Amino acid sequence: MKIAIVCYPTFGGSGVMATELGMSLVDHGHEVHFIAYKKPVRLIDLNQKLHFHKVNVPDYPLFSFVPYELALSTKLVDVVINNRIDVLHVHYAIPHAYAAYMAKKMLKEQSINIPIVTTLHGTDITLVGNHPSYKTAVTFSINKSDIVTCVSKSLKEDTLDQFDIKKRIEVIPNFIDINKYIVQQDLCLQENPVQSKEFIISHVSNFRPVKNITNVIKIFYNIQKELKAKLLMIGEGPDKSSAEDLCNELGISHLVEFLGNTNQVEKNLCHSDLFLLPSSAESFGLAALEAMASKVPVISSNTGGLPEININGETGYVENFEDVDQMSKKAISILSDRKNLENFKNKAFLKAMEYDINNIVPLYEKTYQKALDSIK
Ligand code: GMT
Repeated sequence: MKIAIVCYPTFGGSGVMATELGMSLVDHGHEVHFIAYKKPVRLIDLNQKLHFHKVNVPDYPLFSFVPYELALSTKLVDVVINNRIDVLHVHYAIPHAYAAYMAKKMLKEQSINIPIVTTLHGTDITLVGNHPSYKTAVTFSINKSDIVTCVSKSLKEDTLDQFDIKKRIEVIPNFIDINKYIVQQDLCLQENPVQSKEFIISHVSNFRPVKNITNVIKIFYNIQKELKAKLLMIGEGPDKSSAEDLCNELGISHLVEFLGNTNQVEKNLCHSDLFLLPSSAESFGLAALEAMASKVPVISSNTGGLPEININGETGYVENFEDVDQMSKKAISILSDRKNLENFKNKAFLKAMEYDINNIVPLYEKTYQKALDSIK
């Protein structure tokens, strides 16, 4: 099959998932064409089966805002025609599903019928998409997609609650390549065979307000009062400097390392003992799944799709996103007993195995086939 994938090229979960999916589809024998305004960060080694097409958005003095949807839909039409694409898969509804619908209509004028698969990721529904400025267009473009998928049961419920959706929504969860994590575990053990005396706590995100990273710092502050520990903060984003300020205020800067963005999160996670994700909203929580695949238990909020992957009392704990005290207590309880910690680590890894790439990518292949059948 020839599949065109539209995504955000940044470190956000939707772009990361789209890229991993595309690269895996190539391994399964498909031809994949990525379309975005810059090369997706996780996209490596383009080849005859794996292509990238950049959307150019020319500016003009009249424009206060460049018309990205226009440039994207034009690019979609070109890529579909020039490469005889079979299926168009757009990740994140805004504005991708809308641009895809316009492209579909333009292609129809040329007697080309292309199915659109739209995957909803979270903030396109829960934070941005339901704003009155966008809602009508988002509802329309979801309903006009041939197939709609979303990444968790919780996101499906939110979408049906908040929008007037006529389409069936299928849940296809996010995934990880468990083998990559197993290989990395072995490398980490070779590098560092002795168990460290201090606990390593981690957090990975885009440091946006929804990630609630001041609570990550507050929870860590409580942990380090009881146990020898250090905190790794991985990522970049708008709340980074306020988190750094809070570390200074609390006098724990020497225990917190801000590592910036990384393409190889598994390398940082493999030495970790605990992962913190107290987000106020999280449709899936890919970062939590990546931690679990690295054998790291998770203390997270109980919002959105997080309780679907982080099983309370088994792979970690889930609490209200504002409840710093409970999260701190649960973190300390996991870490205080090495045997208990091992138990949580093993269960986190076993749960992550359910989301292995080999279980999930075939679900997308079936979805593409269904999309093709639906337009016959
Ligand atoms: O986490 C973000 O803010 C980025 C955002 C995105 O669309 O890139 O993430 C959303 O999609 C991820 C991949 O499906 C999910 O793992 C995240 O939970 C979801 N983020 C939120 O719902 C806040």
